[in-house]
Amino acid sequence: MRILFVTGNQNKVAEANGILSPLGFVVEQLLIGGEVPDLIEPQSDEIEEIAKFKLEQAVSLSMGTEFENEALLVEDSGLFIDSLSGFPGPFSSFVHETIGLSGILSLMSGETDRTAEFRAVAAVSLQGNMLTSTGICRGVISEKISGESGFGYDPIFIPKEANGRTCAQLPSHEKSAISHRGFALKGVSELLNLPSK
Ligand code: ITT
Repeated sequence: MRILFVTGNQNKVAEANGILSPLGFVVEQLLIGGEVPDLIEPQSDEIEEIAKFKLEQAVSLSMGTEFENEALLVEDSGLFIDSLSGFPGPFSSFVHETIGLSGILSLMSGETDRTAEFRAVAAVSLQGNMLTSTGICRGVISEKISGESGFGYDPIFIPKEANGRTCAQLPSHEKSAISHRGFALKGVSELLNLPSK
């Protein structure tokens, strides 16, 4: 089954394919008229609300196109740092583009509680139904930027199962086995496989 991922982030598409292709799905980026659909990102404290709102927009945009009967996927994710009361959370994209990784490390300077989590909410629409699943990856914020792979906050996030390595130091299959995206996407794949769907 093909799933059309509504995202501007090619890294997410590649990770989603790595996670879902062994489960029998093919993930492709949704392009309408050759362009990534321009979705409004609502202001909300809840990434689940953001994902659902964006999926509703994507469904509307797909109406009347060749994609209207296909499974559409939106995924909203973010980094939630405990000692910063969950910041940057829903503002992760903006914070990454503005103060960046070094800005986060500065905010954490001298902080001994470095615990944090990545969260992802995957929302899929298929034939009028909307299915959602959340994935969480607990870990800590590193003291320095390390690693070359992955994207976004990967060079400063050390998952608790990763033996001290940041996500950017993990091969992609190792990251996906423990990542927020891995758990969220496996969750929706199970819902898509339910006999009633
Ligand atoms: P779309 O909204 O177009 O899907 P995006 O990159 O803006 O793409 P998000 O809003 O979901 O995606 O991501 C929020 C921020 O969190 C953004 O800066 C990402 O780079 C970062 N992020 C999300 N997943 C991540 C991951 O697995 N590893 C590192 N950073 C991640």
